[in-house]
Amino acid sequence: MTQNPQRYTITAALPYTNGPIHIGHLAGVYVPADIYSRFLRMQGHDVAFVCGSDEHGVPITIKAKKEGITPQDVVDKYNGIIKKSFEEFGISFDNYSRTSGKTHHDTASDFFRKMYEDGKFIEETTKQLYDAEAGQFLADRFVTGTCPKCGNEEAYGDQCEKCGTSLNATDLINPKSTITGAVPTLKETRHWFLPLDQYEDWLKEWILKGHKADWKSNVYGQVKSWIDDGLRARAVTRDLDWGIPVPVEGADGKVLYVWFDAPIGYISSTKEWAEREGKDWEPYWKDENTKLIHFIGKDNIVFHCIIFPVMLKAHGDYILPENVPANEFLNLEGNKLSTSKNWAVWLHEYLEDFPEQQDVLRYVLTANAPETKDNDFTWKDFQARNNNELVAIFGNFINRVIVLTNKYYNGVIPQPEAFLEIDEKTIAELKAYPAVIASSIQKYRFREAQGELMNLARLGNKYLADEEPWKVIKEDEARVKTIMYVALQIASALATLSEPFLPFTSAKLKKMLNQQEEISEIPAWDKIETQKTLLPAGHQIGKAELLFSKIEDTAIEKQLEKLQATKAANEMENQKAEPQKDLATFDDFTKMDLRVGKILEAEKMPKTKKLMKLKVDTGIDQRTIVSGIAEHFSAEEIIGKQVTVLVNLAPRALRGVESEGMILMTENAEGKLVFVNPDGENVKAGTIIS
Ligand code: B3M
Ligand code: ZN
Repeated sequence: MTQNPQRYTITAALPYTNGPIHIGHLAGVYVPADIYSRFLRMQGHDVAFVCGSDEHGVPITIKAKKEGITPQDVVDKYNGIIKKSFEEFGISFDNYSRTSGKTHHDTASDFFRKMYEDGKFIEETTKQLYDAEAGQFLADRFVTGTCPKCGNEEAYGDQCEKCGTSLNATDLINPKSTITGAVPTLKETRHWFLPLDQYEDWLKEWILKGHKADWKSNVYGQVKSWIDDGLRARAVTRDLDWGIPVPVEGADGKVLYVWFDAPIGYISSTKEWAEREGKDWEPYWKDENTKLIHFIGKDNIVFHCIIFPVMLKAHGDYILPENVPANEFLNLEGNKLSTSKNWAVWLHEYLEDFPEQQDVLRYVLTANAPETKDNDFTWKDFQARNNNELVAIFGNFINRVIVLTNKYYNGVIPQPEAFLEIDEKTIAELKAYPAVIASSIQKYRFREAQGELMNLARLGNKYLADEEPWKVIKEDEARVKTIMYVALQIASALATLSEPFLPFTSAKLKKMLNQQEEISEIPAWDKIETQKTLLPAGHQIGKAELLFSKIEDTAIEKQLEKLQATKAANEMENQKAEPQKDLATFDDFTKMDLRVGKILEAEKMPKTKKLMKLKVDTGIDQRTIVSGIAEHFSAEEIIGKQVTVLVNLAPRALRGVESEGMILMTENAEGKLVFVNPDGENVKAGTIIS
């Protein structure tokens, strides 16, 4: 109920603007944040749901270098793509900002300056990693090495993404420059440090005592272990040229550390929104009654639970997060999602293959959300959940209700007759759902919440299957009126309750039911429980439209082939050439008689797996060659092919057949044999290869 409207500031991690976004981002951060924000708005709460592009930091610089363009070009390009993807998937941000914008530069500079003036930083000259070849200090993603905590060999200079620990670049064992590959040297430089150690007691009090019960155990557990291990000062400035200039005297050539400026981006984004809406931004960040919630992936926990709160506390004017419901990671077909390896389902590509099926992806990602452990996205599961759940349960129920109402009553909801026990029971069950779903959402258990939504659709489906109005209509028209009336109430509740999860479907369904939800004191969500009827008798509904459609095997195979091609391309890229063999003299070489040959006949040898008996035209003669290719080719597909043959190899018997020569083969990235042939050219058999 909205008896207590509450102010919420909801943030979703600012994506790095060095590539498009994929299903992992959506599943881990943006869909849960969107479900939560939509739900709160439906409850009549005052919500600022903010996000924006994280446009500073080393990942952007690296991408720019790789593509030979400027960092600004990189962020302009990907900001556009990312923003569009969010819109297309119905992520209902109140504002989507950019950290390269003026509001943000000013906000972050002011934040730093106040902390500086209040003496919250330690200014110190220390030895930092330096790449002499590149003429550059190595911090963050410019350096990789072994994590001193978990042994991961690919930890970055500021964080190990495997165990989540935040690091100083000098902590890395065997550091290596990602710019030149060089082993770094040490060079003195001056920076400003945030003394996290001074906040240890405060963090213990605030998190370890204050949030043991309400924070997710994966989040709480990590934070506790870092605090228990002891915290150290962290540099919040860098020697780089891309970023927000350090706003104090004598800091030329230095910028704010990206993880110092990025979270302040939440504040800048709120400011932009408030200005546009004619509101005051300050209560959203400074009023103790506001609930601040950060939605993030697990690799961002340390920044949102320790470093940013310490910044907010040290600054002094701001509230602290109420909760940080971080998710674990989503994998794709058993492997870690990776932008650089192109192992991903990109959102903009998904919509090309599955147009207007945003809700299907939202649904599957929530059903399989990595809320408590890493989870796997597979295309087969995607297809099964669509076909067996959305189509067969939700869609089927709605379709029956709307088609039958149109057929029997020209789309006008009938006046029900007497309610039987089954009707009373079904209505009572229906009325319990809003509270059950709400309770799960409030606990950040979105997959459980969505599961309950589907249970409501199951209730509707079962009710119709049991009551069989299509049969009863022949003998008892009065009874069918009640059945259809009850089924329509369930359809109406589904239209309302699906809105946070499946916003496009909900809108379509409301249109089909001609269901207007006027703004009132009591939210539509709660009316399901409190109000006698949702859609009254006499209400005219519209015609049936397809809510979901079956996904065929061919569509899934296409996606799997795409991934297979990515895998092959990656393997090809990683394939290392074998070391060169011992030298051969020119005489050795000329001894080999290599010719172009043509396969005339082919036949798999009985009782062998690999061997194929070939008849080859060598230009000199037609001879038998036994080749170990039977697992890779069928006889039909190679007849007529031109191949390279070593014709003067001494004959030898293979399984009782004398083989007079050898066909030259190689292996492609997928491990399939391919012929070494004259590139499809028609060369006369017998031509010498030299
Ligand atoms: N851009 C990290 C990431 O994309 C970072 C989040 C910033 S949230 C303030 O994983
Ligand atoms: Zn580690």
